[in-house]
Amino acid sequence: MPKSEATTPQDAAALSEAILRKLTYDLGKSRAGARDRDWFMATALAVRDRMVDRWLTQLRASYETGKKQVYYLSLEFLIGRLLRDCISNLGLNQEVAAALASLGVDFEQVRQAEPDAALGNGGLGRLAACFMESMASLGIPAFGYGIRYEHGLFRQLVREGWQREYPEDWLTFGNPWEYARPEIAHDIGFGGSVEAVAVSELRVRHVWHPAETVQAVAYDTPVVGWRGRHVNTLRLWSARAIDPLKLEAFNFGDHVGALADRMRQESICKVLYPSDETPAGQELRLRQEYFFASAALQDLVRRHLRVYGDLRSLPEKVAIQLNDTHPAIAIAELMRICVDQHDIAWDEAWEITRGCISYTNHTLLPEALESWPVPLMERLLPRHMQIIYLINAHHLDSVRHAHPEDGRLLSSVSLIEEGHGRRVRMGHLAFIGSHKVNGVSALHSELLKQTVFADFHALSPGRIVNKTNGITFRRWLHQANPGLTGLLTEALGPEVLDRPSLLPGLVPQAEDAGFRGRFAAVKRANKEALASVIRHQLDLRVDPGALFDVQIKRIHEYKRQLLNILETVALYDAIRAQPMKDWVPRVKIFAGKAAASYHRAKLIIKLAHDVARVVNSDPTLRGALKLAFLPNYNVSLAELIVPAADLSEQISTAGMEASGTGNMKLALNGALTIGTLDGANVEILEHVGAENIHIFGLTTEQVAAHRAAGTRGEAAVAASPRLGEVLEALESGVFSPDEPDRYRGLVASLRGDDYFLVSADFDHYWEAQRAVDARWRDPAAWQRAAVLNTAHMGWFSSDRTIAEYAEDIWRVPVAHTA
Ligand code: B1H
Repeated sequence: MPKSEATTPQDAAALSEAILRKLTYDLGKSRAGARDRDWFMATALAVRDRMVDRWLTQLRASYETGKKQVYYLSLEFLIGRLLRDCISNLGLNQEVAAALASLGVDFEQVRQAEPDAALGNGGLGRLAACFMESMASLGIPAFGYGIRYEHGLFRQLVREGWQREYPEDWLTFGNPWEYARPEIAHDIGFGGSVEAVAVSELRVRHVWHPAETVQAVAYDTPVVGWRGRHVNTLRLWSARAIDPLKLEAFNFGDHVGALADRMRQESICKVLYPSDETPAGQELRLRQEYFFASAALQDLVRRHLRVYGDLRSLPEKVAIQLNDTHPAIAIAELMRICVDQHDIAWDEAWEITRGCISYTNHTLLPEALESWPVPLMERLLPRHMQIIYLINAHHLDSVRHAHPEDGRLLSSVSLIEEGHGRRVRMGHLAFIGSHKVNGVSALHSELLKQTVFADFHALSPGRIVNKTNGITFRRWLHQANPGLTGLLTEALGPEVLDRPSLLPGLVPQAEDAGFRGRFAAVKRANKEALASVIRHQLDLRVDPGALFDVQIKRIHEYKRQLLNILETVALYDAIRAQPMKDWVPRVKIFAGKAAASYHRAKLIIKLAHDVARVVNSDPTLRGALKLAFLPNYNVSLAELIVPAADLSEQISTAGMEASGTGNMKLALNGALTIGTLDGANVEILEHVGAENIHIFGLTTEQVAAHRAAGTRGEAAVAASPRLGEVLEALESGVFSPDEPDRYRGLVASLRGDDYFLVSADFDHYWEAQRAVDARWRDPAAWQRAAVLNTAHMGWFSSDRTIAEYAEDIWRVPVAHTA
């Protein structure tokens, strides 16, 4: 646990008194009647009090001193639990532990009583949460803007191997971290018509008359940075139907109808779309996007005008980051605010808009690039559609001017896709409405230039920049792995908590058997904790001495959990063929959710369970192989698994994983990576060195060539008797005797077009895994590499990432250096 400033008994006493007061007067509970949940609420409220003064003072100060504000717009914030985060960043670890102990309450149980706030799908949402923490830690004045979903990502249950989705209710017992701000509300319009009013002979003014209006109401959560130095705000919007009494009056006599309307309007923030890389494409989703983008812009414009009185200074004082295209409608909204509401001339409004806005792209997958049908846009956002047409007209004019008669180029860069039904391309809108566009790893940013934005890159070289993702070390090292953190502070001094750049000081320690032993002991303790959870949750015993081989992430074909399962089956076959050989004992650990409508992904979960049933109950293996699929993967489960991993599976088809951030969490905690040259794996390789990572598989170029040549999976299967045997077993129903044909379709695609190159990469992967085995057999070599992974991962701190955004994109100073 990071050391806080020396604790005095008075601090702990004051805190325990504060907790008791909250329990009694805020929750109305007696000590005797209090449950863990009540203690959690009381503790959180007492801890929250310690942030408020600083929060309010800093908010005021940042306006008074005219500092530039960063606004991070994201449809997802995957924050997880906050208690330990706040306590640790405030340096209150020991006080809180002592205070609760004096009340006879177990801190760990209190901590576990906090619901895991899952307002996001995966990496993109978690990145937004890490960035919020880093901005606060670096003292960058910032607001996060998003939606206060009543129900976050579904809870995953697995029944007979099949995923089932259940609603998630994080707000049921109240949320102690947030402040409701019913007085901070903005009207959000939908539908209706646009009136063109002649203001003079030369000028028309457009007035949008929405058919319906919903209010966005603010809920603020303070986000405290490391050492409590700075506190920012995460402002999440909730939908409120306009005064229900008025509504009833509108629907005079139709009370039920009025309430149904109200329900419909408030449904906007009911639930997070569990889509992950496949946009949902429903009208409600577009409503969500506009709802929060408009609320955010109205909010920041109002704040700016209050202080500066004029929108022309917006780019000087405001940086707006779009987290993917989900908030891209903000570009049209800001134009509407400038032109329609503040009478700013079009060209100047465009300068202002582009001066403020920048956009992060997180994926190249064509199916994930958002576009909205023109008729839907016209119906839901008629004025924005007009503005988008105008933006497009100006944009195409300038392209035409520079490249006359290049029809291909014009249709390629147009905001409107003219194919099967006209659609608005949100990525194109985000590109031209931004002064900077960034990818999330070096490889991904290069591929952006070469593929989806190639034409744009040629037109505006320099607009695309790279900002390799990072993770906050406070959560993913200090809090998740107190054992390792203690060892690091012992070895490198407590400054390492503030300066990850000191981590390379471990390099000489990697040669010290004593240090390696302590490092291994920490890992062992973390593995024991995980083994105990596996035993309780799955009724499965695993040996903490075995190699813990971990793949934790959303289930997606491109992430290739299937490749890992096929290797598991091949290993199973090999062990059964020679049971007496000295096998490296392995536990394959999986966790991850599949999008509810993604059948293939759900089938892959089922396969993992089918294989687990066979493997885990086969006595001939003598424990050499186990498979554990832990249900309901979320931030809290990641915090348990990451510190316990020996091997990190990052095996996506090259060119398809934009960055990955789990790869960083695992390597930082001393897991070795087995991975492809994809996303940020490439940079992890550069930092940890080729000797300390297991890279395999086709490269991005080879993948492209493979696909272009139309090479089928059969070719790889024919060349690999091992893979052939595995596929035959799956096809013949060895793992699914109750439904022998269950995996026929899956295997057919592996023999067929093998789009994700699972068959093509199988043998390489197998070989890489055997190299992993060989290293494991030499514990000193393994531990040495594990230490060197931790030693070289400092660069992947999200403080570094945010400092780069601050300098190159937002142009804001960093108050506290990492
Ligand atoms: C990432 C998404 C995503 N990329 C659409 N794209 C969504 C796309 O609900 N939707 O419609 C939701 C999410 N998420 C991930 O972003 C990448 O796959 C990771 O490689 C990357 O590390 C992460 C953060 O940049």
